[in-house]
Amino acid sequence: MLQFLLFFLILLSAFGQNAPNYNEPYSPIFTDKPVYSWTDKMKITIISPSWNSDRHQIDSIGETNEHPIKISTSEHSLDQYRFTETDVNSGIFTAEVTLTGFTHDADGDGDFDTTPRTIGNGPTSGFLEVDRDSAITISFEFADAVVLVESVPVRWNVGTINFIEDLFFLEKSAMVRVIDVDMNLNPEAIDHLPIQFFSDSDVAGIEVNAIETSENSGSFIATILLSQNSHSSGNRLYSLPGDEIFAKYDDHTLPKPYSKSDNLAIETTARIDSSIPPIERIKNSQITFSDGLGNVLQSFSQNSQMQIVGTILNEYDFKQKFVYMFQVKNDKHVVESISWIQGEISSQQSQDISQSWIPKKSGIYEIETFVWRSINDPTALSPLMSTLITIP
Ligand SMILES: [Ca+2]
Ligand SMILES: [Ca+2]
Ligand SMILES: [Ca+2]
Ligand SMILES: [Ca+2]
Repeated sequence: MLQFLLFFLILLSAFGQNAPNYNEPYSPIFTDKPVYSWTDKMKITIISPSWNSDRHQIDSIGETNEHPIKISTSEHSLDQYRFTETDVNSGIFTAEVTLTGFTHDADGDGDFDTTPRTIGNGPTSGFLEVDRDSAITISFEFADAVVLVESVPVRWNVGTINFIEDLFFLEKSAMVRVIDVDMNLNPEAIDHLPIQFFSDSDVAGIEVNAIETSENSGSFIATILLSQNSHSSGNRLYSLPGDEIFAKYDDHTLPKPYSKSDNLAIETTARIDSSIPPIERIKNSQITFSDGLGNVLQSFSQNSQMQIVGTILNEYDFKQKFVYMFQVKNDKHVVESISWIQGEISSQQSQDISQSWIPKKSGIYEIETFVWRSINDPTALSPLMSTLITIP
């Protein structure tokens, strides 16, 4: 940029003030973005040292009939728009124009969200109506019959949505970010847009207003609270450990090849877990032994069937899936038997789990029991329990 500026200044001084070269492909009009959305604010800079008429005063250009600056689309136009010098002796002139879009319901609630208007004479007060695929042309009659022209396109964008984390914990908050610069409807004020949230446990879900992170960012944040104890309401979403949660934004401002009335649902997901550490989620008690009728065994004998009885307790307010494992090792630490039972335990419930076993030989056996989340997910939900028995 600086190199280009220097090049241009040299070029300009080489030609002097009254001999612009019609064949030079320079265009000293710059916009602060290469592409604009429909309600952006444009900042335009024109480098024109020859219009620095007074080295001790801020000069202005564009407002005269003889050397106008025109900012226009094919349908709307700001004529004779005034640019002012950035400093008394800079020779650089700037102005701002706020784009006002066209009549459209940008969030799908049935109401129009824009106030299209074309009015103002600069340097920062102007508004210009644009369509979705307009081109904005800035032209400056730099010298008599010498017109400098720059053109920039207007375009809508497909929004993006992302949870800030992949995993959130219950009873904590979850944050989602939507970036859609088309929803920066007012570059001077904080805008809002609606986001739907739902979970595996609440498919109806909630709608939450996302808030723009600053007046002109086009980036929106929404925060919800994840609760396993209370139903969904306001910005609180009911969900359970192991759920997926979803956030959805309906983009009603889509670029070609979509039509202006199309909308597209943009979604993201995250996983939900309890904030209680997995190993503390189920309480596993010492095993007991009983006969086939449920009576507690006082002694053991070879080749007679016994029941190994475990007890688990879910002290929490949410239902849990589990797999309970029994493992019997002989005195050489070789596993003689392994079995498991899958189930679900309601909140605040205790459950007995039993497995039959026939000791084939006398000896000392170690019986271990443990609780996993599932066969495929061997996350321990309680510490391993171990009991030694002697078969005479
Ligand atoms: Ca000046
Ligand atoms: Ca609307
Ligand atoms: Ca805004
Ligand atoms: Ca959009």
